[in-house]
Amino acid sequence: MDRRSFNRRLLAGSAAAAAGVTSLSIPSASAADTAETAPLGKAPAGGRVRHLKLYAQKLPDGRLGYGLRKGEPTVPGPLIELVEGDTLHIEFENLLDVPASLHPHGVDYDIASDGTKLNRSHVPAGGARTYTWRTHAPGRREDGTWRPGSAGYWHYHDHVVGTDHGTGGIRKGLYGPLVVRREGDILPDKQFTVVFNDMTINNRPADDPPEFRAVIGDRVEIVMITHGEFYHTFHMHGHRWADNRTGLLEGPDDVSRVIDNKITGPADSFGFQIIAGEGVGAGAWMYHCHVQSHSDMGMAGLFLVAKPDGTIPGYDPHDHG
Ligand SMILES: [Cu+2]
Repeated sequence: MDRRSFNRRLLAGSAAAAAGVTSLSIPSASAADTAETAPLGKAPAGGRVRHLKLYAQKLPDGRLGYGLRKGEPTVPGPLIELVEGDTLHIEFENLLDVPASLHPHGVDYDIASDGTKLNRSHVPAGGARTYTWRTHAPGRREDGTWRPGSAGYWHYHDHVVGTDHGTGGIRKGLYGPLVVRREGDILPDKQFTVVFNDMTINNRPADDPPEFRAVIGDRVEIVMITHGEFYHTFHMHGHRWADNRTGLLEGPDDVSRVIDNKITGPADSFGFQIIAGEGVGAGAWMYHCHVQSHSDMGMAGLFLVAKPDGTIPGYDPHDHG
């Protein structure tokens, strides 16, 4: 496989993941090797059994985060990627001084891996527990109906801290992205996670929102998650995607609606791939919540698409407003 190699980005084997980096960054295409000419990386067959250590920890500023290593929690937590058919055992250690847990969306798990207080699958302060997530490919049930596969843009979060339902843990940052791919899915060059959590983006201050960087032609994947008390709309300037599982059209007859704005409420998640700057060029492209008062209060950031020489039209790194 080429630089888009799947395995190097997967789970704890990824250098970026091991370093606790939330938004993985793959070496970008050179000017002569754009998305139009580079071979497409594809998700391999699933069926592997994988292992991961995950810690819940407090950050120095009071936020709470998940991390792959002690002392390296991030908000959002690390990206976890699986392929349909994979099983993941997560050895979860709670380094907080209150009970915590890990609760996933989208994957299969026994009740012992639910991660909630009401069925006692949480972890006391200082304790540990192994949670197991399974995934499956789509297929026909014995009754003839179609069973969907696990593939999708999902997420995980605490379900315990603060209240019986984990409201305080989510509010302070205990959440992260979970991507389950289908064999053959096209792999991105770069991935970014955007979490609208109450009135913040990724629990960042309004005057310092996350900035995401790509080079024109990069295949960029956005994982978008919402938490908290409000509904939002996710809008991206200059780029559009298909409102389906992958964000990509299957071909000329695919009737999926093409959009550049999507309403999203608490615990919703979706994802899509775009080609950075396709048809519009490099630039400091905005992404933001389109509920106007929300964007006015700071729910807006930049998707920085650089030219091959590194310049970004419209971008002043010292200007935050
Ligand atoms: Cu909003």
